[in-house]
Amino acid sequence: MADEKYTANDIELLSELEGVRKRPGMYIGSTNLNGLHHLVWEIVDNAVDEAVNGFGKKITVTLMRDGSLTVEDEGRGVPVDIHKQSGIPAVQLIYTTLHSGGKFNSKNYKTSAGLHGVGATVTNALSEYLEVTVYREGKIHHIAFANGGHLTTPLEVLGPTTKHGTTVHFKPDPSIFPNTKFSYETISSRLEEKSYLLTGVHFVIKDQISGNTHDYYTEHGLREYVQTLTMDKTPMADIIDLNDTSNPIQVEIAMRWCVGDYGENIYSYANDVRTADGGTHETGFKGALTKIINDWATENELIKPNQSIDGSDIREGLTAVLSVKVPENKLEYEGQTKGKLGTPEATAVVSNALSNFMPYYLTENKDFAVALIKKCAQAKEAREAARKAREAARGTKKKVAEMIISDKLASAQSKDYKNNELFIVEGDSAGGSAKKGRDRSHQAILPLRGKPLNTHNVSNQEIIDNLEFSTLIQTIGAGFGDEFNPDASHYGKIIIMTDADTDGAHIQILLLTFFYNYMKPLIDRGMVYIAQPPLYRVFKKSDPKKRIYCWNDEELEKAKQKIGAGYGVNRYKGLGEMNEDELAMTTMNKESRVLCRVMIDDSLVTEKRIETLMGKDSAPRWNWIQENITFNEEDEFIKEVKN
Ligand code: TSJ
Repeated sequence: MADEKYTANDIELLSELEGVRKRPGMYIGSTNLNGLHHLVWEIVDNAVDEAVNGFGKKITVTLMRDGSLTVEDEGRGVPVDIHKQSGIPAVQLIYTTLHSGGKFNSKNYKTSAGLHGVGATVTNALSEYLEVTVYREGKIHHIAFANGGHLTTPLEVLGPTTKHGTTVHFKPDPSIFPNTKFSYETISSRLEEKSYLLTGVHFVIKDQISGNTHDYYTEHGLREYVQTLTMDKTPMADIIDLNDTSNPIQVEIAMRWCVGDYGENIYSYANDVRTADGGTHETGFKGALTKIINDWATENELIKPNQSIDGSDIREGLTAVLSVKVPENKLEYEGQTKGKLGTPEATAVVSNALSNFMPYYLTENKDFAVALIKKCAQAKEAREAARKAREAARGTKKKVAEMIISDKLASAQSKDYKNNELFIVEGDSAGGSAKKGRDRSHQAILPLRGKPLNTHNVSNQEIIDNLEFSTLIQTIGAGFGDEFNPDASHYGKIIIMTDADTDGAHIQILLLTFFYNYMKPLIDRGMVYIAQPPLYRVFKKSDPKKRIYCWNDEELEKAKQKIGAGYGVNRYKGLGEMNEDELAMTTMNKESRVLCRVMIDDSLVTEKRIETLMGKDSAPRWNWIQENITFNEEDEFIKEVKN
């Protein structure tokens, strides 16, 4: 009887693992680098949970020499006893059944960031191998799986120990992931983030190949987080922070305003997981902040009773981290991913926490409060001036703007905006070929002359004053910044088309910086693309019409073999070397082109990278380019398309 039951269970477990392998996207979002790192987060989050509950003060992630990865904690060790209902050791169930996490969990706050909280099983199912070593109750326990979660070494005791903790060692399955190389930068950044949310725990990363290592550790949590985030900025005053644990939903906030910063930088978390799309806690924070500042300004007669400052003007230049801990039974998310907190009670709890604290703070720090309100009023004035300038551009100056557009833009004939494509093309000559080669019914061409403005940390006015970007904004026709409305975009796809050289890469980065800072919804909706012109043309010498276009060296080798003896190779250095038909066929035509969609995998890494690439300090930019872009002597580049 027991045997039969075991068998039935076993089959069910295997089919669950197979389900994950068949549709990895459902569990980890995708099988690109973002999905690959999901495998790591699933494991790390379990170790973090253990530390959140007070067990273990150190979590170590090691990128191993052979491309595998180890996560190690100093907690109690995963339970190894036999699970009564199934007759299988608990540790085995954790790695082979979906949704098994909760059964072994009795804690208050679940912090797992997994898309569906399915935990370690997903990592196991998508790994070439995964082994677990548990140090618990004086013994070293070991269990191992391979080829998508099949048990290869049943649970065994290896010997005695005085340690306690859990070590998981795994290697992602290359038949699932096109690229199995973990990124030190991505993992390091995530561990750093965790260290701010969980004080007193060491988060150590080690890379066996490069020898890089770092120990992230904080004692003052969110304060240190805001300190780091504002490191390169000019703060108005010290960091303001509060911690309210008087409710079942606990609130922690740290924030500061910086001068010369026009952005709004709010990082919100629910149970230590970033809520990139905000949610009820963020709504409470923003609403309370607006009310507190307006009330205080009115009471102190800094603004007239019938005037008020908009929330967005108050938040200009603000860097804030908001973290709430929601008991598991109240934890709700909105939408498909865990990006937006839905717990209704969080709004009032956060709002009250801020309202109980901040008015007193302002009164006690009156000089700061007065300066802050002055800054808000200036933001309001600047915004109104910018709006007037925009209206002027739409009104009297409209003719000038139209001239710029009509001069440069070759527009599409169709008014079916969703289907229309805007090609932003490097250089007038390629722009000319593109205009001739395009499908004019739905493809529009905007040639760019020279390098666009670096839009990192510039004011809205500078954007409006910039000819290239004001043309681009008017071409897209959907506003920019806070007022950008992606539904109004005149194009369903915005395609950046540059030469495949360093200048082209630079132009891509400058344009993407603009889109990220001023039209981010376009990127979020997957509407921004980079065209991929071919790098080679292989032709038959005796019959040059017979040609094969290649996008990489592998294709080049295959093409040479296919054409056979008497082949010739052209290497394209720029778009200009293709005639209009070739450009259309290889790079623009829907049927035959290769497009690369720009996606944001991890916005913290992205923001850091933009600061690295576009910030004032050139040393980090130089280092990044040296590490991440491989140049050969001909100045072509091989680029890994990440964020
Ligand atoms: F993701 C994972 F499952 F693979 C994993 C889990 C990976 C790593 C690196 C660590 C862990 C993990 C799990 N560390 N610590 C724990 N703790 C428990 O699972 C645990 C231990 C004891 C008890 C208990 O009630 O005695 C309960 C639990 C949930």
